[in-house]
Amino acid sequence: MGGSFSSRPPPPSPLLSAPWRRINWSDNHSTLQYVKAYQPETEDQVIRILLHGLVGSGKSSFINSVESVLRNRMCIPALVGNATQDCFTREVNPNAKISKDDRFYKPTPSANDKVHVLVFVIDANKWSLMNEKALEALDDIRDEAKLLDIPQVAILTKIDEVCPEIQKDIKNVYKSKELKEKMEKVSGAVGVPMNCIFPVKNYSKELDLDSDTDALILSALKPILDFGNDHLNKRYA
Ligand SMILES: Nc1nc2c(ncn2[C@@H]2O[C@H](COP(=O)(O)OP(=O)(O)O)[C@@H](O)[C@H]2O)c(=O)[nH]1
Ligand SMILES: [Mg+2]
Repeated sequence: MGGSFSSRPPPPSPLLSAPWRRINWSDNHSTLQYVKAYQPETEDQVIRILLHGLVGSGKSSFINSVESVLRNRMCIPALVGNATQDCFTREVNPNAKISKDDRFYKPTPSANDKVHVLVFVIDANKWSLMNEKALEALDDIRDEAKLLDIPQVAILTKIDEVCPEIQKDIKNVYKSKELKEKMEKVSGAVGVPMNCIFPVKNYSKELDLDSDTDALILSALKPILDFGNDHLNKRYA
């Protein structure tokens, strides 16, 4: 038998050799305690977090996932859509601002009534399919937030569908080259810095909680609370 072996180099790995962001996978306890123990500085304060994003991006699922992690059991307080039905969470419509006659309209909102952190929920896999019109509508919301100095965070959902390596093991999240590239593109396109973008896998089909999934959800929830709290107390930079 003869023949020569090809000297073609092996294909590059889809994973980086080391994660580019640290997550404490083995110990959720301290972050869980931190977010559970969070109390606004004064009793009358409430952090208002506004989630916005396209229908099907995973807003309801994120709310449910957070609730599930905090209660240590699967919860479905917000109705989740599926491929055929849509929209149970409402989106802010910048073209239909709250009217003065609306019973929720407050002519002089206090600091407590305002939004303290804006969370842009983005489906990691549909990002490139978002059309210009949809992006423009979301731009309006974000521009308004910028004017009001409201901190902005982006949550990249459905990372389990981004690449087989993450599907196999969610701990590959910060090693996946593909996801990092997606995050960089999102950051550039929506103007949210990388350190304010958090990839998550929401609970969607499973029956039991998983500590790695929890860890990632908590790693997104903690800064959302911190930024909201800073804004509520005007301590942001
Ligand atoms: N695989 C996967 N599916 C998700 C994830 N987040 C949401 N989904 C699914 O995406 C669909 C839309 O989610 P939903 O939360 O209703 O989106 P909303 O319209 O933004 O509230 C539902 O079928 C969810 O089960 C995720 O992280 N991974
Ligand atoms: Mg919804």
